Amino acid sequence: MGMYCDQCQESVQGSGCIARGVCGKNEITAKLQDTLVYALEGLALCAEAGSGKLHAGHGRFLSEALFVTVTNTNFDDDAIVDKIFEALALRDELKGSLTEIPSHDSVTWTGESKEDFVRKAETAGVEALSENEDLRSLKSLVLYGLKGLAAYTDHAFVLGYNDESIYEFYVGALAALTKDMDADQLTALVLETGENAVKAMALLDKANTETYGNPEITTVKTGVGAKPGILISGHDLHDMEELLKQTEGTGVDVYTHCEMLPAHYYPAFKKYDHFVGNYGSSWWSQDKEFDSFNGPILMTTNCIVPVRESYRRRMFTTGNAGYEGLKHIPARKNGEPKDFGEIVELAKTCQPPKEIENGEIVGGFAHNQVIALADKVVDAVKSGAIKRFVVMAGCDGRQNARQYYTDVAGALPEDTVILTAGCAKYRYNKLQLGDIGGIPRVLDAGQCNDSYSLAVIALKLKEVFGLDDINDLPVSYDIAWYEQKAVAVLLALLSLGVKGIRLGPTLPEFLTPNVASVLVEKFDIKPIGTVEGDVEAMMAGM
Ligand code: SF4
Ligand code: SF3
Repeated sequence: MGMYCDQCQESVQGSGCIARGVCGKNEITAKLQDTLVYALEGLALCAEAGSGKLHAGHGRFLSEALFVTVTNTNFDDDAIVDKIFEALALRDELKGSLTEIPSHDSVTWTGESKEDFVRKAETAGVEALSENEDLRSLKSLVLYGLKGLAAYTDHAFVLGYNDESIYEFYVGALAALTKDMDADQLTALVLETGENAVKAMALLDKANTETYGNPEITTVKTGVGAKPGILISGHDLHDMEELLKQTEGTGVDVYTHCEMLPAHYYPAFKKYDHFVGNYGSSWWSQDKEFDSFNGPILMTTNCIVPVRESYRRRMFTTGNAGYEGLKHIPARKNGEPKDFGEIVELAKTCQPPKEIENGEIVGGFAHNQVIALADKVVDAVKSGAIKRFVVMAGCDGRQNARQYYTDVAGALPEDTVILTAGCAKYRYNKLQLGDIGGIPRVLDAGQCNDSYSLAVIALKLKEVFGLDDINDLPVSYDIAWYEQKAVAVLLALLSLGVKGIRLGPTLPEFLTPNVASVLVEKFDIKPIGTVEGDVEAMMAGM
C-alpha cells in the first residue's frame, strides 16, 4: 500500500496524494506522520483512561508532535521517528499507572525502528479513521483542525503561555478518532475543535502582544541594503527576537520572508536598526527568492518547499521545522537562548541580497490598532464612505486559480476595505488600492493566527453598531485555505457564528459531498465562483 494524504488544498483532486505529495512529501515521510498521529491517539486514550488531564509537559509534546505533521513543516524522517519513540514512551508511562488498560491497538502496539513505524502506517493512516467515508471525513476535519490549533498552542507555549483546557481537548479529540462515533457526535466535535481554535488563537494573541507589544501601523521596505543579510521565515516570533539580538552590531541585516513579515509590526522589534525589511513574497516562491537572497535562511516553521541545491548549504531549520540534510538549530536548554552563531558567521561571508523589488508594504492593523481607529472607521461606515469590509484572510498557494484573489481585490469597489491576515495577503498586498479618508483599503492584521484579530474587530463593530448578530455587519468573508492552520481558522470563524463564508480556491478534498452539504446547510459555506459574480454577490450582502 502506498501513501495517502489529503490534508491540504493542493492534494490531488479526486484521489489525494498517493504516490508523492504535491508538497514534495514522500511515501516514507507521509507514513511516519500517520504513525505519529496514531501513537498520539494511543497516548490520548491512556490519558483519558486516567485523569483525562495532561500536565503542561505532555501538552507541549502533543502540540509539537501534531505541529510536525502540518503541511510543509517537517520533511526530516529522523525527527519524526524521534517523536514516535517519545509518544510511545509517554504512552507507556501513562499506561503504567492505569488499573484498566484501554483495549485498542493504538495503546498496545509497539515498534523498534523506522521500518516498523513505516509498516505500522498501513493500518494506522487516515484510512483507518473509519470505514464509512462520511464519518472518516468528519474525523479528518477534526484531526486537521486539531493540527492547526496545536501549532498555535505551541507558539504560545514557547512564549510561556498555556491553557490546560486545550490540552484536555487534545486528549478527548485524539481519543475520539479511535472510537465509533455517529455523525451527530462528530459534528459536535468539529464545533468543539472550532471553539478550541478560538482559545488557541486568543492565547497566542495574548502571548504575542504581552511579550512584544500591540502591533502598530508600520511601513515595511521591500528593497535591500548593501550589507549581507539573514532571511527568517515561518511564524515563530521568539526565534525572531533571539535572532535580532544575536545579530545586533555584527554588520548583518535581518529580513523577513512570507509569514514573518508581521514581525515588523511589533513595537519590541522596531528598535533594531538592522531589522531592515521584507524580502520576496509568499512561501511557494521561496525557491527563486532564497536563491537570489544570497545569505543564510532560517525556517522557523512551515512552509518549506523542496530545497534547491543553489541555497541548500545556506538554509537552516529550527523548532518543529525540519528537512533532511539541512542543519537544524537545536532547541533552547535550561532557559538559554538558541544559538544562531553559525548562521551569523555564515552571513558575514555572503554577498548582500540581490534586489528583486523596491517598494513598501503597510500593515499592523491588528485589533488594538483598528479599535484605536474605531471612531474614524465607524464614521466612515456611517457616512457611507466605507460600504463593506471583505475578510480575505488565510493561506496562499501555488495554483494559478489563486489569481482569483488578486482579481477580487482589484475588482472590489473603491468604497470597500479588505481585512487580511496570513500569507493569503501576498496575492494583493502590493497592489496600489489606495485609502478611504486615510484608512488603507487593505488592512493587514498579521499572520494567519491573527485572523483572531479580525474576529475581535468584527465583534467590536457589532457592539458599536448595537447589532445582535455578527452576520448583520457589512462584512463578507472570502477565505483562502491551504494547510491545517487555515482549517483551524475556518472552524474558529464558524464557532463564532460567522455564516456565508466563501472558501477557495477549492473546497477540501477530504470533505465528502454529504459533509460538505452539512456545512452548507448549517453555515452557508460556499465555494468561490467567478470574480465578477462573487464581487457582485458580496456587495449585495450575499
Ligand atoms: Fe498532498 Fe498536501 Fe498531503 Fe502534501 S500535505 S501530501 S500536497 S495532501
Ligand atoms: Fe501560509 Fe504556509 Fe497557511 Fe500561516 S505560510 S498561512 S500556507
